[in-house]
Amino acid sequence: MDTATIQRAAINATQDFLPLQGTDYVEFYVGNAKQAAHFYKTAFGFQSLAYAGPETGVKDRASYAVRQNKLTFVFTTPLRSQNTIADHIYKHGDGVKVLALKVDDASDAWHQTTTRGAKSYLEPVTLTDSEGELVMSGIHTYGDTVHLFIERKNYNGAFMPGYRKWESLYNPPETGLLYVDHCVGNVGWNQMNPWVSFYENVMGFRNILSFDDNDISTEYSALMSKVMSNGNGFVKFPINEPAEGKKKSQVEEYLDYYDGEGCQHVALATNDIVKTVTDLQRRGVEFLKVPTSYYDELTDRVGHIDEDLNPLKELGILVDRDEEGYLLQIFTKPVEDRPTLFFEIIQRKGAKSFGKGNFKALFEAIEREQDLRGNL
Ligand code: TYF
Ligand code: FE
Repeated sequence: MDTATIQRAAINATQDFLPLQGTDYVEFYVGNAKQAAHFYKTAFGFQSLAYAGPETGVKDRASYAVRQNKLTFVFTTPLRSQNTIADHIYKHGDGVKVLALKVDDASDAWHQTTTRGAKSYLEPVTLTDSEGELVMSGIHTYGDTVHLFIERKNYNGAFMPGYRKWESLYNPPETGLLYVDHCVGNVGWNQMNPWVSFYENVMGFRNILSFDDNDISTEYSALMSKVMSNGNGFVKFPINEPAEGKKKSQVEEYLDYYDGEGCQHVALATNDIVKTVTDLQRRGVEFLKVPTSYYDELTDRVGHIDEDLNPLKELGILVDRDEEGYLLQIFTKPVEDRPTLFFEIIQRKGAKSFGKGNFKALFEAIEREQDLRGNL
């Protein structure tokens, strides 16, 4: 290494005041956690992991944690109406409440972020059971969404104190989903840059990619997007805001139905997208479809790829290339009745980008769905 490289490495090391090991879990507030957990097992192939509720000493809620490889989802429902979880569901419908991040020191993460201006959601607290100690803390981000910092280096239990292991007789096979690739936030008009600054200044993230409304304005759906990444690239949060177009932006539609800012999509990584998506479709997961003409132009646009085009075309999988490689991706329809949260399935083959070459086809597919909902 030359001196400049060493200096840069030293600066980077001192500047990463919030080292993150990745996404710890995603927690959804839902109307019926028992049924939501069943759906994610049945349709997406998650495995039963842990349960918390009255039987484990938690009186106001029931939570089901499910896992698939490095992906952990938690579904939480209130047991009574006078309850902040109930208020969250009344306003937003089912949605993402917590994007939990794995850290080595949850107290330090809280101090580092709150002294830089984060609004505290949870002061550092140590939770203990027979399996050890878990430290967590939390801060607010866009809308009613929060980040929890989870420190589990002294914890060996199934999930966390308050939960017991959930053994089920119903164990549908996995679908090859591996980990969270990125989580996208939809924020209000002119709110993208303030939230970009939040992730830069409060959490030490960097803006690695930007899309303006010229990149992604189709006939009438417009948005702007900036991708924020933490230092090691394990945590990536694109932030979308609506832009003016011929008709209502998909981001504006989300903000209307979610009644505020929130998580728009969670991208789930796989090593074999053809197999994963074949499986998911058989299990009833619905995906957006692009016209077959997309595949006529594909080879000219992205060049040679390892995969056969026919299965990609049959399944509706999209492909895009950047300087470092290519990626395959596909988007589910919204997974609830409100057109709010959806999932992306992504397989990266070197590419570190987000599929800009697919925006036009993808957003036109989203707009066809918006039309069916009577959007103007
Ligand atoms: O995360 C991304 O940036 C890509 C592209 O409504 C994208 O998945 C952006 C906005 C959107 C759907 C996909
Ligand atoms: Fe995405």
